[in-house]
Amino acid sequence: MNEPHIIDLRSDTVTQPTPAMRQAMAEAELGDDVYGEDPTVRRLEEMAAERMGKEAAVLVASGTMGNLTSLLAHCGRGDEAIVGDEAHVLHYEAGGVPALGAIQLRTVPNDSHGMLDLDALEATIRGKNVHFPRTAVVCLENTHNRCSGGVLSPEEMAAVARVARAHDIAVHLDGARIFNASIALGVPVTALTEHVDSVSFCLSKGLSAPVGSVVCGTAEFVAKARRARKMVGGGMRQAGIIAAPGIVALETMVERLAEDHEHAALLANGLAQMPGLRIDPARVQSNIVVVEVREGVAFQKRMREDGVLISAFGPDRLRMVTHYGVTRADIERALACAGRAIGQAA
Ligand code: TLP
Repeated sequence: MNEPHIIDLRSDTVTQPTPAMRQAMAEAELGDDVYGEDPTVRRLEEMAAERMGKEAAVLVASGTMGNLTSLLAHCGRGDEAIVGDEAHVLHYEAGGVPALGAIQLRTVPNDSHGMLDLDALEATIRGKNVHFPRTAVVCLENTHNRCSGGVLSPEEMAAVARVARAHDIAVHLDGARIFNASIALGVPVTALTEHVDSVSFCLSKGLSAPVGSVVCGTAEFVAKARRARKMVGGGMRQAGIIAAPGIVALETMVERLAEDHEHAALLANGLAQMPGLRIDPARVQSNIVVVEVREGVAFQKRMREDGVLISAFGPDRLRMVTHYGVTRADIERALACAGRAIGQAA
């Protein structure tokens, strides 16, 4: 009998390109994108700008490069960027923003679904004083990775933007999974991006393209981000090879994210029944399931031995992410494995 396949719930970054994406890569019309001559990249950038309701866009290698180039464009050396204390840019981007941009990251608390505390935000923005760094930008993340894939509503995003505008500072959105937020809320993505000056979104997570993110904003901002991209070595030549599957992703992979959300809800509800696991299924709004379990490392190891890969935010905080290629049957099997793994711990 065949061995059961591995179910990989570590991240939606593990998704494989669809057959249509592979074909689009093979057939893409190419040029030198540093000269602005790759027609496929230009098409993707135009599509992305239009989808996000922004003037212009630039393709970058990764979500990390999207946030880095955006912050380099918004800030000068010694400026300050305000981020949530659970932000991806703070925890998982190798300290690139302060290291490479001489930009100081200052935190305000994130609540359980990733919203920033507005009073803390207001209090954290610097006044004009020769001693102080200049607050240049506040960053949002939607959906919010470390906050269980929490979704910020258009009203919440508008509330943050109001505070920022009152102090004349920009708003950047780490929208790595912004389409998940739009699908979860049932609102157009522009209802979320209209409140921000810049947005970086990923093609290579739930949308399943192999590589790439896109940074969008005004033409002036994108010109700065493009220069920053060159500076950090991200000027890519025949990048249409990457852009072509990105176009397929935008055209065909957005609506299906709803399925990932259903699977995540099913997983969360199942895990919530198991003694020894702590999770509030009501907090699972998109495709990320975060669960607390004592002896998390041992639990993760037992799951792995049973053919289910999961990731960890800490020794007792585990994460499971649903994505393209993970079926309802896989979720049922993952739940059965979780039941066995927790049973062994008890
Ligand atoms: N997140 C990855 C890991 O880095 C944790 C994951 O597996 O979820 N913003 C957000 C909100 C992200 O979740 C990620 C990737 C990024 C930016 C960075 O994207 P990449 O990995 O393309 O640099």
